[in-house]
Parts: sequence; structure tokens; C-alpha cells
Amino acid sequence: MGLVMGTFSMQSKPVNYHRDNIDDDLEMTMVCHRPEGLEQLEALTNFSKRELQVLYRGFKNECPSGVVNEDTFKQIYSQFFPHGDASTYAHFLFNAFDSAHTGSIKFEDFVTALSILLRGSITEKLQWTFNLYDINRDGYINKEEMTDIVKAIYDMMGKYTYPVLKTDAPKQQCGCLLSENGQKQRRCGHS
Ligand SMILES: [Ca+2]
Repeated sequence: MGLVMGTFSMQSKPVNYHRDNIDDDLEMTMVCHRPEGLEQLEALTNFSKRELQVLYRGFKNECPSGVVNEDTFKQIYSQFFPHGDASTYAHFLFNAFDSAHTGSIKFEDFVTALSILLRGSITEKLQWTFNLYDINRDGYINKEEMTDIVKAIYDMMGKYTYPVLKTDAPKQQCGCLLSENGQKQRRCGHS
């Protein structure tokens, strides 16, 4: 979960909300995408209006246009893993955030996912994570997909892990979880 949360940290400085609303309105006239109203987002997520305002300011600081494309997402995410190559994992993560497959992440996508990962039920968290691992979105996680994700995480952590990992470690670990022919594949939510 911490790997997901590395991006877009919440700001802690005191905020003047009256002034902020004015500033936001002015700035929103220049952005490409204006998010849903706070009431709608509050209903869609487990965040309060105040939390959503703080999150939006953080999002807007990182992404002034109001949307994040994959290249920008990778650049932001890679900053948290300077010793490794986070691009592949960031690609998988981007696709999970971009649930509507639009090629960009809007503020709504961001806070909806964040709400699940931070305050969702166990089932919601598992469903979200399942979608991250189900790379081709066919409703199953096969051994190849599991291996790709685990390898991407190892690549992201870099070569300075302890103990040092062998190059075939991702394949070996996934072999313990899933059979070669995929007989143990399970559709999320079904036995
Ligand atoms: Ca799949």
C-alpha cells in the first residue's frame, strides 16, 4: 500500500478556505479539466469536504492542468524510488488508477482510488489490487501477470535490496502461488 501512497502527499500548512475557493475558481478557468463538485466527490469517497480540498490543492500543485498522463505519472512516481526503475510498476499503477481507460488520471480517479486504498473495506481493497494485477483485464490473474508485477516491484526497489535478490526471484516466488497451467486462477470475488 505504501508503494501506492508515495505520490501526492497531503499538505499540512494552515489553509484559508475562503481565499482558496477564490483562487481555485480563478485557476480552474485555465485548467483542462474541472473536477466534480465537492458534494459529489464527498458522496463518492470516504473523505470529508475539507480533506478533499487539501487533496485537490496537492493534486493541482503536481498537475496544474487537472489531469495526469502516463509520462507525468511516471516522472512523479519515479522520484520516490531513485535507486530503481519504477517505470513499469508506474505503468501498471497508472492503468489501475485510470479505471475508465481514458489515458489520463483526473482528480476524481485519484481520490476515488485513494479512498479505497486508505479507507475502503477489505473487499474493496482486494478488488482494486486484483484489477492492478489483472493486467489484460480478462478477470483472471495468471502466472505471467503475477510475475510481471513482482518483477516490476523488484525493478522499482533497485539493486540495493537486502538480502540481494537473484534475477529469477520473481518467477520463483510466483511459481509458489500459481500453477504453470493456471489451474489455480481465481476470478476475484468467486471461488
Ligand atoms: Ca488477466
